[in-house]
Amino acid sequence: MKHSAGDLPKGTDFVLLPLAPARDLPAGAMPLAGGPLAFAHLRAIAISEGRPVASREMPSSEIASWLAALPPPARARAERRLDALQAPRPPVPLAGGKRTLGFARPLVMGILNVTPDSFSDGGRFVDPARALAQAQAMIAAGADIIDVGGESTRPGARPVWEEEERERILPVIEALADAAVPVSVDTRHARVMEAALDAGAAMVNDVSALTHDPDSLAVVAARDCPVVLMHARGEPQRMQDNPAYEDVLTEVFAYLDARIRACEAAGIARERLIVDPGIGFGKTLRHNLTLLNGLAALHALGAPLLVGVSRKRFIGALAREEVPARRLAGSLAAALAAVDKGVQILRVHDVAETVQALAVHQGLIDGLLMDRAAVAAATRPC
Ligand code: 7PM
Repeated sequence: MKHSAGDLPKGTDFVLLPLAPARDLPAGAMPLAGGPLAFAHLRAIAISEGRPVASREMPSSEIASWLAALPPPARARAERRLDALQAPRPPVPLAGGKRTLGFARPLVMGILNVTPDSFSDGGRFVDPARALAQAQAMIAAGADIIDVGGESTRPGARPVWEEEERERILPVIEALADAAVPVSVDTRHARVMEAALDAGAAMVNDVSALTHDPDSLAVVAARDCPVVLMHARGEPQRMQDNPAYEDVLTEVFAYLDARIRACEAAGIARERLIVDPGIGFGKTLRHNLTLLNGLAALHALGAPLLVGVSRKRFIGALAREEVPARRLAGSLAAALAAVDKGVQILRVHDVAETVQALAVHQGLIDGLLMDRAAVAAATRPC
């Protein structure tokens, strides 16, 4: 603690980290992103020039007096962050104007890689019929969104020529245009976004948060579609070389906050923005763990959160499993941990297994609420 509340530097902002968000907290706990999770304790970290300069942990009952003691400009920022942290996330209107994404329960986004290296033949060609069958299987298994990508953005990947990316994904998106669930297009290229939206895609997923292609902000603004803004450090080819942060949670928070403002300035409605810390994109194991443990702080950005942990390398590192396809159990453990931080959308390879894990997780929550109601109904206060 280098500063007391009264002498915080000018321009101080705050990262507000709810400690131990839970579902069975007593009245007086504060809702996280509209609930059903809530938190009874908060760590407030004062940020100046991108660095943490002061911190304080407090029970929710002390938050009002903490705010009151802050100098007025800092207080206004802290209040705005605290409001965003607690506010419900309204449904996101999809492109096409007919459907929305609602967040009453965690949604499952199924990954459909239409890239040659993702299929077992390892060849150069992509079979649209095969990709389509995989999409139908994910829908039958309970996917809420299908994320179609034609450019591998894996660490170390080479960029794909745009024309080839478009040719890979368009037949698949066209065939899914009338599917029961919306399609998102995973691309960094404005022309690919346009073509995919024309072909029936309902939203954009951009691992560069609309920074890679200078036209992409304008395309998303013109099409009025939702967009996932993901944090990444560096280009895919070199991003795992030596990722370094002074404070990864603060820096990811500040980056996503800046991208939200850039999108708003470009005319993209705030209600269409979804944010993602980009697990594995220019991050060490330690960075990934800090981000997953600190995920709840990102709700103060005021947007629904999407997280992709499925089969990622940090799971291999923790569980000592080299083969991505054998990382299902670890992926489910990480996915449920993210749900316990209030994440609204999970991006996964294994839809059926994730849906089953979520059903058991939700069943336990429902049971808890019924037990509480039963006790309240059967007893009198004492
Ligand atoms: C190899 C390694 C292949 C990693 C593919 C990947 C995300 C994403 C990806 C994510 C959002 C994967 C990644 N990851 N988009 N695209 N969030 N929004 O595991 O975490 O699919 S590519």
